[in-house]
Amino acid sequence: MDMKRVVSIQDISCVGKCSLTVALPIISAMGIECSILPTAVLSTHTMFKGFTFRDLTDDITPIVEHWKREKFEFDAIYTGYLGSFDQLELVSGFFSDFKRPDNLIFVDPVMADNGKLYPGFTPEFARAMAGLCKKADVVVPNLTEAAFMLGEECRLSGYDEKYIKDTLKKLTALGAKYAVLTGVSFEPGKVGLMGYDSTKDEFFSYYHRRLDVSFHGTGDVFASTAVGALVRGKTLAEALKIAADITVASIELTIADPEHENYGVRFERAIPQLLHALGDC
Ligand code: PXL
Repeated sequence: MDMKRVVSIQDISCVGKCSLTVALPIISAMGIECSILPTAVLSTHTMFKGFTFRDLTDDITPIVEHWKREKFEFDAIYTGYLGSFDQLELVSGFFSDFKRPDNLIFVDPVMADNGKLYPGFTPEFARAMAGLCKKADVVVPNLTEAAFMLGEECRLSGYDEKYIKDTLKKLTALGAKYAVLTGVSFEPGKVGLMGYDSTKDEFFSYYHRRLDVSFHGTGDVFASTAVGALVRGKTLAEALKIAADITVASIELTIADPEHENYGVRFERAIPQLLHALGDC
């Protein structure tokens, strides 16, 4: 099997298991080289008090210029948490520089959940993130992020399948070929995702048991696994199912221990299951 290479563009939170500290181990475990373009260094993710934050926006252009001189290529470009309009602009330029006909641009527009924007994000930023999705092949917002990107009121419950399908079509109308909505639930106790392939006008969905807990970084476990599985040749529907299963397994493996840490999930312990799902062992 030839060696594939993904580049992940997001912050690195040194302690806390999110963003690059999730993308690096998961994508590497899947047998894929994971290059990184770190956008900021934080001492911890934002759940801890007193974290340090060093913005690396000024380093992005020199790094990208070097990579262009070296003529590096990537089988996938995966973006997560991005902190400013300037970074969105630079990432958009990165997409133009490194897009090839056969590679994959995967945008996880990390900025909101449960009806609320994360601290520091604004509705204007969400609209600008929607602009970045124009250049993506796959976008994976949750219901809240989708509503903010579309400039619509956020509906977290009481919706029907038509609402989800319409939202997915509006997301692909932004420009991405494939859109996936996470956190979709039509019955109590079950939650999952619905996706839309605009090239075939086909929908697909996958639901699992709802776990009534919430941890930082689970979205990054989901997105990193999905990117890796796509690069490994899985279809989008297969990749998302594997990603959802691994995310659920990571949470279950965490809460099974009453002494569990509360700042992240034990995705490390789900890696054997991930390799099994890929047929690697
Ligand atoms: O999991 C997304 C994420 C990424 N980066 C930072 C975060 C979070 C979630 O809170 O704090 C810095």
